[in-house]
Amino acid sequence: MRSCKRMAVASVFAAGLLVLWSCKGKSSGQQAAPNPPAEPTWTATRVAVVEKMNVPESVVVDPDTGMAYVSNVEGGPGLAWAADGKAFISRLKPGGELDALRWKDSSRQALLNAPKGLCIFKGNLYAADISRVVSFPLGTASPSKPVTFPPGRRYNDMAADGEAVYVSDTAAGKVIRADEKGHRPVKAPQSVNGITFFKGRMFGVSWGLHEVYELDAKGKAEPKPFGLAKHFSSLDGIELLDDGTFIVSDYAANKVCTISPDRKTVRTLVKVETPADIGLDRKRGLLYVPEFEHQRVVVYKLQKK
Ligand SMILES: [Ca+2]
Ligand SMILES: [Ca+2]
Repeated sequence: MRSCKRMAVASVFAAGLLVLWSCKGKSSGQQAAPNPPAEPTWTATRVAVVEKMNVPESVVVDPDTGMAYVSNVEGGPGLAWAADGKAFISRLKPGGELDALRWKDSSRQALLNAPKGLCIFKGNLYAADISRVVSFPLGTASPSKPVTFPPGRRYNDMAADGEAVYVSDTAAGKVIRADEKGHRPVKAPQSVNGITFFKGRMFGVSWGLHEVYELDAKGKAEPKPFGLAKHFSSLDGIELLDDGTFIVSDYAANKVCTISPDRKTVRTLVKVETPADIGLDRKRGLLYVPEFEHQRVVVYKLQKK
């Protein structure tokens, strides 16, 4: 018994030494390298909520005035593509205060059914309205004669590159480019939704393939996928920040994400319900997010930190 006890005491003592030795070994070893400073990332802070919207789909900001335009489909579930003669476009003051709820309302003379993507080109606001593209002068002294598009199947988003206007046709899986001289198709992925331009390059997202692509505005090359489909559910809008960061809205996953300029890293920027086609106010660093199924537009301040 006694010897057993002595042995037990000795082994506890030895174990204690071992612990002391191993602790010492750790503290006297090489210092761990300090973590490199984290790369600054984009953050979004909610600064305004615009209520009274009615199925808002898209926001575009006029860079000359800071006024924001919102397309409102106006119609309950199942009427997103209905030619019901009910729809309107709202105008917001810079920062998001409601200026005119029905800045343009559907009328017999100027029918609106279910307007979605918006863009501004040479003094006119363009809206994709199911099979048509309609336009409204923005009030500048001399808006140019609007460009015209052939009938489409399900026109969705719009973009302009300074020379021409583009509309995506989600049902046809193509984009149409139109200028004063005429129109022609641009190769696009199946169920193409949001489209945008950045420094002369064209990008788009596919709703059904949940992938991001670089497109060839000249219409020749096949769309180049980013290889990020596993991150997304149903992509709607796409914009680029001045540093080349992509912002995409994932409608079904209730989130707006950033994609790093090298097209590799996806981060959730904000969780937000049913985000449709987002708009950017570059001058004020604002992101407008229409919540399609929640009758409001949420405005965020973007900051890199
Ligand atoms: Ca409608
Ligand atoms: Ca859209």
